[in-house]
Amino acid sequence: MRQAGRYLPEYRKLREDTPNFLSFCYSPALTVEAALQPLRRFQPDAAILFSDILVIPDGLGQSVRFEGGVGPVLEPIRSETDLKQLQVSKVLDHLEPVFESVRQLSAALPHNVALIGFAGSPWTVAYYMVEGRSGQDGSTIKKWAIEEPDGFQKLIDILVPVTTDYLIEQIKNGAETIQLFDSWSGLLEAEHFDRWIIQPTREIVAGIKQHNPDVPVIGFPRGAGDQTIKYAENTGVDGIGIDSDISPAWARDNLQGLKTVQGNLDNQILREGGKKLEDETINILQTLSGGPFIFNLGHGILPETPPDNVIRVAEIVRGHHHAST
Ligand code: 1CP
Repeated sequence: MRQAGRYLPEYRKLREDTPNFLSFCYSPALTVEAALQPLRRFQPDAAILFSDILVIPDGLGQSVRFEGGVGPVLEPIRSETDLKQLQVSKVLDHLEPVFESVRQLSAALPHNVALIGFAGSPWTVAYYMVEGRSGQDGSTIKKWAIEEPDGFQKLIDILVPVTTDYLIEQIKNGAETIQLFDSWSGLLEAEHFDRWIIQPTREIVAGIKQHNPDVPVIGFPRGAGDQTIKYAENTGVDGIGIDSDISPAWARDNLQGLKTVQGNLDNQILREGGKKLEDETINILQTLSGGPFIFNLGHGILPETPPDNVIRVAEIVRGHHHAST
């Protein structure tokens, strides 16, 4: 989960020469280097492609830029008329540099390091497309989805096949596992969660599996709370990523019988370090290692995190693994 990024001095240095973040994402030499940087320091078991979930709206022709200190800024899409501006047929051509990054990264990785490809879920990508920037309460997208579901469905119906094709193409080029980030799934409840989170995710997973039955898909419905259970039961994912609001014991009791659980060290605790970090890492390992489990964070690494804290966690996780096998 965001193992590359601004907490690494070597990444900040690499980014200095390419201030435009999307240009960086479309430069395979740079993305491969950014993806390899954390591997050199921590030797994790998997590497994640360096890209961003917002290359999809960019590829659809929506205006997307990244502003320092603000994050992504998009020209919002808020009506069926706005949808007509999106150019569905050109997306995969536009994203060819991402596939080239996957090819080069796949060739550069040692055989025992898995390559994770990824995309945002339709709901989470739509959140940025409709709200226009991060940190919004989601009232604009929720109003559209709940009050005019037939119109909003058209946006989701654009994103589902595009995202499916995008992920299948990543697999063709060397991705071995797929992760679907649903960072804003916590905005919806009950039947809205079923329609806008579970249903589109199920369609994407089925589309991937039709051609690639053996490629595992990990879903990350951040903020979904108790609804994580029905997500795990009904989307077809193989793994379920949990955020740090979910207790490891709850995940063991409610999710591990259904799917492989991935998570969920708190990124604030990772930043703080010290004994609390060691205790929490051990607690997660002891609670979840009895079943199918992938150690990970509950959300992306914060830019202020000392890399030495990540090294400490990696040592504890590997020590625990060797002690229990
Ligand atoms: O200046 C910089 O270098 C930008 C920081 C940054 C980075 C390193 C952004 C901007 N994106 C990324 C890369 C990224 N994003 C990866 C590559 C893998 C890696 O870092 O190892 C991945 C998997 C993502 C996924 C992503 N982007 C998500 C889903 C996961 C999550 O964090 O919830 C989301 C929501 C985004 C959007 C995004 N990209 C960047 C920012 C600042 C944001 C907004 C985040 C927000 O809304 O809080």
